[in-house]
This record gives sequence, structure tokens and C-alpha cells, in this order.
Amino acid sequence: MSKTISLTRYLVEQQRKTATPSGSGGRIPPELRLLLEVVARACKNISHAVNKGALGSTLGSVMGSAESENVQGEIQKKLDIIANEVLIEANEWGGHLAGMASEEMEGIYAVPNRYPQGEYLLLFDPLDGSSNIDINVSIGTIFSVLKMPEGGRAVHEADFLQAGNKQVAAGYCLYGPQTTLVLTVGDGVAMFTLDREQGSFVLTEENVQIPPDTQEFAINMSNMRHWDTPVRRYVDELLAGKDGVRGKDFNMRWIAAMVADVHRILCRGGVFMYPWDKREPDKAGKLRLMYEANPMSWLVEQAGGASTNCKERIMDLQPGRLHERVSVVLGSKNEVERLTAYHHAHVNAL
Ligand code: AFP
Repeated sequence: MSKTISLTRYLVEQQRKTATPSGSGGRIPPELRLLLEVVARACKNISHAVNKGALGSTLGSVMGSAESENVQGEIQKKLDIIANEVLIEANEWGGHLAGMASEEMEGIYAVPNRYPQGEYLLLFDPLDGSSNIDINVSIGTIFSVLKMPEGGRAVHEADFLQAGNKQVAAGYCLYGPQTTLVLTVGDGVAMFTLDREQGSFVLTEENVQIPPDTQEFAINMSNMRHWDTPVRRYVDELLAGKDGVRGKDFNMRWIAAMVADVHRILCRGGVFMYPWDKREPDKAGKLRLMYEANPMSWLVEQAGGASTNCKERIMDLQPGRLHERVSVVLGSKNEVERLTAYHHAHVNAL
């Protein structure tokens, strides 16, 4: 019988893995392990709510209420709000966190004084791919964990404004045909499948690797007329296929949920793009740096891929605001580097 490794066991082994002979500290401290287990438990609850669909009265938008739009000006779905509440309620009392920040909330959520304060900060997009909710297509929760810059004081928004390279854990939970939790604590990428009979996440893939080359790309082609010249050049070359400069055919996929598109890339390679475009020139991009781009970039890099804002490594960007947006290209290394090089060439030619 093959050995089953639960998420708990995986995390305990991560904790022990690099423990020094003096016993001081492992790859992940016990508090971080416990925090990640709580996040996973919350994702399990969200997965149940998602699975109920029309039977659970959770579909549709929050209409006619003051809460119907989030801070990004987007209509909130009932499940966006439910998922946000599940994550906050599950995590606020455990003693591992100082505060949380969510794509669905304007400001930070400081852990109330009635609970012990911890040294970590949790950021999340509670339900990514909201437009897929009502049509029974994959959606997911994306999360990122940072450390408080210093302890012993109240948490402020500025504490969250750390570059992606400061993350201590990142991951997502995909609610698709299966519920899959994908995680990195800086030691590669591991995937866990929810065993509904046992009620636990089971390790189903370790040391996930993204091949450096690919024949698959993901971009919302309906925005083509708004793209910047280097993106246009890159995608034109992909579309030219065997007869063009690339000398091979490319296939395209777009799920409209970054979490599902990135999952496909982690499973079989590919390049995902949501670049800056001319529709709203003052906006750096559509995706959010702290809740989407940073955690996904770390996962992709941990799997041997690359991630840039078409110019620089996303993980090195210093956020100026909690809800900052960013241009994103990530996935198979050689493709990300090619598109990034096209941007540099374009700037240099100006
Ligand atoms: P939500 O955050 O509103 O769920 O949007 C999801 C998303 O930001 C990202 O997951 C997708 O890649 C992208 O939107 C899809 O956007 P388009 O509808 O513009 O293709």
C-alpha cells in the first residue's frame, strides 16, 4: 500500500527538515505551520460552499446593498463575501497573526485585541475568478504570508507593503473538478488533493517543475487592440505558428481565473499574460500585486519558471499601496524572458 502523506505531515516534515543540530529553528517555525493548517481548513470550508452551488443559495451577486462593490469597483458575488468571512473568522483567533488584508476589503484587518497577536501577516484574494462562480467553472483562493517587520506593537498598513521576495509562504486552493491546495514555503512546490471522505488534504505532487519551453499561451485576446507594441509582436509571432519566426504552432487557453490558468502552467507549462494595456493607461495592470501576482510569482519561480511585469522581476517590486495593480507575464522561463526582452528592446529603440 502506498504511503499517504497529509498536509499536516508534510508541514511537520518541513518544520524538521532543516532543523539545525542545536535544534534552533527549522525551515518553517511551528507557528507558521499552524497558520497554514488553519488557512487550509478555511479553504476546505470554502470548497464546501462552492460545491453546494445553487443548492446553497450562494450564487449570484450582492445586489442592492452598500457592499455590492469592492474597493476595486467590481461587483461582489455572494461567494466573494462568504469566502472572505470564512478566512477572517478561521484565522483571527489562532494567535499566529497580527493582521490580514484582502482584495475584498478596503483597509487592513488588525487581529482584535481580545485575541493573542502573532508575528505573521496574511494576505488573500478570497475567491479569484468571480465571473466563473455562477457558470460552474474553476475558481480559487490565493494567499500570501509575510512577517511583521517588528513585533511588540500594533499592526499598520505599511507593515504589509513588503516586496514579494519577503514572503514566507504562498499558495492557492483551486476549486475545480478536484479541490487542490498548492503551496510553497520556499522549498519547492507541493500539491495536495482534498480527500472528501477523509476530510483532509493529501500530498499528490511534489517538486513541481515548469518546463522552460512551451507551446501554450494564455491571454485575453479580446484586448489585442489595446496592447502595447512588444506584446502585440510576441503574440503575433505565436499566432504565425510553424510558418513564422517561432517555427512551431502554439495553442491558446484562457479560463478567466488566474488561479486556474496558473495551475495549468504548473501542471504542464505555458505562459500566462495579463499585461498593461492602453484602456486605462494610468493603471499598471489589472491583477493585484499583493494578492495575486506575488504569491503566484513565488510559486512559479519555485517551480523553475519566471515572472515579470514585462520589465522587472515581480517579486522585487516594492509595493506602494495595498491594492496596487501590476502587469504580469509568468510561466515557462524562455517565453517570459523573450517577452521581457521584447519590452527592453522596444524601450531602447525609442
Ligand atoms: P476577480 O478578482 O474579479 O475574480 O477577477 C479575476 C481576474 O483578476 C483573474 O483571475 C483573471 O485572470 C482575470 O481577472 C480575467 O480577466 P478578464 O475577464 O479581463 O479576462
